[in-house]
Amino acid sequence: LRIDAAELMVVRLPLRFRFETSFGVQTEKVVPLLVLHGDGVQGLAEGTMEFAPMYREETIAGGLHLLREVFLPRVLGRTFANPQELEGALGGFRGNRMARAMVEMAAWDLWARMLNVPLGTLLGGTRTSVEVGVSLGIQADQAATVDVVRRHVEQGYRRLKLKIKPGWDVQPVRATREAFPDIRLTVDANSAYTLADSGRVRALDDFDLTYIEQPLAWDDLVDHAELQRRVLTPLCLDESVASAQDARKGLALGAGRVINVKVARVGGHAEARRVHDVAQAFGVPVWCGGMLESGVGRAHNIHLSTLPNFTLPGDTSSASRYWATDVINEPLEAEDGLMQVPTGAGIGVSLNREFIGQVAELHEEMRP
Ligand code: OSB
Ligand code: MG
Repeated sequence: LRIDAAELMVVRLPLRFRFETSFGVQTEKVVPLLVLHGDGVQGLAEGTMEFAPMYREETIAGGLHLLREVFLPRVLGRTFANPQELEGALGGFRGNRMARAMVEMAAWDLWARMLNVPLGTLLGGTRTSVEVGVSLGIQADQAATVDVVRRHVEQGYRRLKLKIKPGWDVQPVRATREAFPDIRLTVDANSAYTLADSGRVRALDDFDLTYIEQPLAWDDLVDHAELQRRVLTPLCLDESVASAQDARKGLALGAGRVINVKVARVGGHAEARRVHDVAQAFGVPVWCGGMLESGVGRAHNIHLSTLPNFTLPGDTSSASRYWATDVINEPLEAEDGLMQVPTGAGIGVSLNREFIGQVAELHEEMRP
């Protein structure tokens, strides 16, 4: 696994829907992309940090700085035995896992393309298609919520997740459950509650939710364990699991009974697989979360979701929901709630260089 050169790009894509969560409204996505070149192939990765540190602490500007000044200089011009050895070369650094994950994920794609196998197969996955759901932003009112749920139920999505916040939780959930008694329904609070709101969270026990995602602070496990003792519905940890060690501690404390695995949040595929394995050892199901990824991150997510303990539908819905034009050439479209896993080598998708050339705000090349 030789790393000869790297390309860093930043692309701004308009979102096809207004995405409101407990931390604000999003109408576009700024997508950092990394291409690693070596042995005549290219490995692709996408960064999931955002403009501002709203979801976790990382930002695009901070990530680009670290990639240029710290992480890429550690790998450029070097040869590694495998992606795990490359991960180790970045393993001494603290935090900033989304930025480190860009290098690690591009290396996995490069390695899988060199070996001419699909990434999912290389990671130990066996599925040829994965079950997917959708994550639906906060809507203007209950009627709009039921409406957007209906449209996505009709498209076949296998899990409907509603974003909630204090003051907008039981209302959309009750309206949705009354209209659709049988759907697999979940909610995501993105850390908007505190233990003082536990009565409000417990009120959600009446609606047969599969889980309640990240109700409490982004860096908390202890209060989640207390909240889990007070509510019947399983809690699902997202923001507050940044590593396999966090997963072990959270599950040992009883902080949740489901884990949302986001490959970039935990630092890459190797760590995502360790989170998957820890959860499996605890008898806890995982699913693959999304961060409104372009086709590059989406393809990575689909491959990761082929591992056996990804037994709940992921966020990896059709790319056409998000973008009029994607940064990759291939469509990634779910049918009847199933996303086919790309069968080509690596992540199995290729960059639409012409489109990227038109919309890139940054495109720079680095060599050793
Ligand atoms: O908490 O899962 C989340 C998007 C951005 C940041 C955090 C989250 C999300 C989503 C979107 O829920 C899922 C998707 O990619 O469709
Ligand atoms: Mg979440």
